[in-house]
Amino acid sequence: MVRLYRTTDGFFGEERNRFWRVEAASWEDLLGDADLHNRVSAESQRAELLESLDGMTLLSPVSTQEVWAAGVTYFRSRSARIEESKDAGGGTFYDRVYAADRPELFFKASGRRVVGPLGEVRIRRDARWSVPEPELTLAIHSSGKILGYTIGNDMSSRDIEGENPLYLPQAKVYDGSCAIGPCLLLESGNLPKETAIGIKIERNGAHAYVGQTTLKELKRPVAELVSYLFRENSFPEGVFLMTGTGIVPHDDFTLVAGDRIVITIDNIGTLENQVASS
Ligand code: DO4
Ligand code: MG
Repeated sequence: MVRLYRTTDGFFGEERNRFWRVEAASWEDLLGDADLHNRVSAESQRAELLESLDGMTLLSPVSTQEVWAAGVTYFRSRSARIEESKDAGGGTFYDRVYAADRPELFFKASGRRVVGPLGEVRIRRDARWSVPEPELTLAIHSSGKILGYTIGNDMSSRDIEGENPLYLPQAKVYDGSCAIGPCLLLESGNLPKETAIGIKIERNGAHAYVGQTTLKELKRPVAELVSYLFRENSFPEGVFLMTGTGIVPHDDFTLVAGDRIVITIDNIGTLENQVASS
């Protein structure tokens, strides 16, 4: 399995814990290559192999690309949203979108808003109930081909979203609301259904929340999400698509400043971020 990292020192391929430099004019040059997997693999034959990326700072794999997100793609997400919006009459919308042909898709972040590995994510100052949403995230070529997979955190304000579904953009899109990393797993086919997605939230040295799901629970094929995203939208520099969350903490859980959010997806790695103090 070949992974691609974007760092402050350039771009690096990795397979079985051996790293090599990948020459490219820019990240857009790489994401503009529909044959990215072969290009990165081929470089490993020419370049010096390194044992680690120690001393380098990992950057998010998102540069100028837009980030979009799918919602209510897991039964757990459907049920949690019906519950949080029952006083606002939002319950039927979530049930209907879960069953409908057309998925929920929304704009999540421009590239400049994306937080990278070990960066600080934020909770809104006007929210009382905030959660991370750990999501398998697709890196997609301008042609619609999936170039690879990464990890996303769709930070969300549940009280704002639950008050009225029309507040979704405010609950979802704000400074520090989107973290993506640590690398791209360069695979164009489907990941195995057994692929595990896990989250740990650490507070004062203890686990404040631990959750897990697998891709078996993802209701829609990722290709279906991509095909709806590309209907009437073009992405000349590629695009990232979060595929929805299957893990929602119990209703009395909210994030607080200083929480460490650690999200792991099999064969991709770990995305770790801290909640900022304001
Ligand atoms: O409909 C609200 C957002 C859903 C979402 O972000 C998710 O299911 O992951
Ligand atoms: Mg989400």
